[in-house]
Amino acid sequence: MSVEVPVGLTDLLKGYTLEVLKQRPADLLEFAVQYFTCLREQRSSTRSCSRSPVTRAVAFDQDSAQTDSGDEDEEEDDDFPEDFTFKPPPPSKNNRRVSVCAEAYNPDEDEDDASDSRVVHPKTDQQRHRLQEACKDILLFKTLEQDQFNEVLDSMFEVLVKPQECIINQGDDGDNFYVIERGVYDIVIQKDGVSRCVGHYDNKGSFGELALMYNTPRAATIMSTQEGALWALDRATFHRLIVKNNAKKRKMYESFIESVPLLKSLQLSERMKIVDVLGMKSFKNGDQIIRQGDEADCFYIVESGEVKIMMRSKTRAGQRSNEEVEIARCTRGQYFGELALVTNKPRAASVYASGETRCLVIDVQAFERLLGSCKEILQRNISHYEHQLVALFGSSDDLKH
Ligand code: 1OR
Ligand code: 1OR
Repeated sequence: MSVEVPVGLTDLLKGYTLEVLKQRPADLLEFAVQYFTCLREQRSSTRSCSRSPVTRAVAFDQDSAQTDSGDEDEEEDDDFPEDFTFKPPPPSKNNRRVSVCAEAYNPDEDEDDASDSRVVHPKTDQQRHRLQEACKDILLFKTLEQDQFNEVLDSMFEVLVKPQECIINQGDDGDNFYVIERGVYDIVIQKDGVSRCVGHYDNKGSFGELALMYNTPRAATIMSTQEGALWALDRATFHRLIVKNNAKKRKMYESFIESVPLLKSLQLSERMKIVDVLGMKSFKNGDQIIRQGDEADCFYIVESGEVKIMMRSKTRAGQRSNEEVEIARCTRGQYFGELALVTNKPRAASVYASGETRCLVIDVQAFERLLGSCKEILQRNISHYEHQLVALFGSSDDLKH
């Protein structure tokens, strides 16, 4: 016996199911009433009014409906308004979603401020310890007050990952921000129909902040290459704590960032995007900031104080000598740690704080994404190193690729 599926039913149920998966309401029936009421209201009004923004989930649904059923879609669209946007009911406590738009986020307009929107995911002592370890070097958390940081930790939940799992899909709406506890994750970007792996995260770091900060679709696909573990922070908490804090950060660092010679060629909005993702680290006199030979994962700008750059040269036999020679100093507004990122080689020298020092820190992915247009200046300065190196040690092998 064959049963005919009424036209429009599949889309209707798919749309509802997607919203349930995204918003995870506590009461499915109540949510269904709100969803379908909203859909009915919008269907009657959209027949006479212009297009409103389309949620990406619904847009995706329509794409697949088009592939599945070809010309019949037009008939189906009659029942499922093409431009339907589901406005979620007033603040649910968990995982509340906002509709997607490309404009920059304005924290002054944020309604996620209600202190009762706090989400706590209970953890064992052992989980809390692992979470704290994973988060201790996350740059986005570095400028939070202690109680805000504790709130972030309370809100995070563990996500176990299988090999070849797609954690984030380019083009999707942003749901969570992720901190890596373990595992290797490829960063894949699709452009002009071609997918390219542009980098990876190796057992540390974080991803998924861009869609949440700027209300944009996911800018890349993040795929696990092995079994791993992540800690996720939901969108609402990310907004309430991290994005709010970014507004403060912009005010704090705006004038300093504008005075950094390297960044002069960037537009103001590009400089502000750097501020959004940077972290601040303080060092005491003598602290080692970079160790020669280590793998590189970030870039530094001195905000206050001074750093000493020291190098172990190679002996005639090609061995590294143990003695370090001071080769340069950097003060306010100057940068270091770019060389390994640009040449893709280990750190060429060690860097120590000379007195109390504060540095702004940018991770390698943000460096690639935001400082691309400064690469020419960086390269030019690197070629100066080469000349100095030859003068100092008689060889520039350390800069060879
Ligand atoms: P998202 O919320 O957009 C995908 O979801 C995440 O991938 C993104 O946040 C970043 O956290 C992360 N360009 C864009 N996003 C990137 C990149 C990247 N790398 C990591 N993500 N680029 C690669 C830099 C190595 C720039 C390529 C031109
Ligand atoms: P990095 O990522 O290799 C160490 O980590 C940093 O020290 C390096 O990036 C540069 O920012 C800095 N002259 C001035 N600064 C240097 C030099 C240098 N080498 C490394 N850094 N050199 C000229 C010496 C007379 C040596 C070039 C190898």
